Amino acid sequence: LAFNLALILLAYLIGSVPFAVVVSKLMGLQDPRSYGSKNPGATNVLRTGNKTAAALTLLGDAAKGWFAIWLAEKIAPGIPVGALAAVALAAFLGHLYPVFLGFKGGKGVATALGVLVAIQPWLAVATAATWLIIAIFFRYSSLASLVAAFFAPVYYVFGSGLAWYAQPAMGVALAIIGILLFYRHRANITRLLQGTESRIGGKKK
Ligand code: NKO
Repeated sequence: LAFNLALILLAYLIGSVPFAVVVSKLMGLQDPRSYGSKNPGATNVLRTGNKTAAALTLLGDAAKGWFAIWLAEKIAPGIPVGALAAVALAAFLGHLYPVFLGFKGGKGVATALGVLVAIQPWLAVATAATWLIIAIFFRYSSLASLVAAFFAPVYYVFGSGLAWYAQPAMGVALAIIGILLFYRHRANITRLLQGTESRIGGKKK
C-alpha cells in the first residue's frame, strides 16, 4: 500500500509540471496566467499567436499524463487497475492543483488526453476526434473540451462493454475526470451562454 501511495504521489508531481508556464518562459513569452482566459493551457498560449508554443504546451501537458501511467506500470508491473486508476486521477489533479504554482493550475484537457492514450489508445483517438469536430465547426476550444469530456466516459463504458463491469475503477476515474473538467470550465460555460467566449484564433486581450 505504501508503495502504491508513493506511485500516486509521483504521478501527482509529474502532473504538476505546468508546461504552459515552462514553455512560455523558455520561449520568452508572457506568462499565460496574465492574459486571455488567464489559464495555463495550450488554448490560452495560442492567444499569443505563437503556434509552436501552443503545440509544445499541448504536447507536454498530454505527455505528462501518459508518462505518469506508463511509469507506474514500468515500476510496478501488474499494478492493480484500482491503483492505476488512482495514478491516472493523481496525474490529472496535479495539473489542476499543481504544487509548483501554488495549487492554481489548468483545466486538464490535454493531460486527460494523455491519460486516455495510456489507458486505451482507441479511446484517446475517439475523444480527440470528437474535440476536433466540435472545434472545427464551432471554433470554441472550451466547447470542444466540454463535449469531449462528456463523451469520453460514454465511449469507455460502451466501447469496453462487459470489460467495464469487470474493472469499474478506471471507468469511475474517467467519470470523475469528466466532471472535474466541467467544473474547471465553469467560467467558459458562462461566457459561452453569454456569447462572449473567445474563438480559436482570436488574439489575447
Ligand atoms: O483558455 O479557457 P481557455 O479558452 O487549452 O481554454 C479552454 C480549453 C483548455 O484546454 C486546453 C487544452 C487544449 C487541448 C486540445 C486538444 C484536446 C483533445 C482531446 C480532449 C480530451 C478530453 C478528455 C476527457 C477525459 C474524460 O478547454
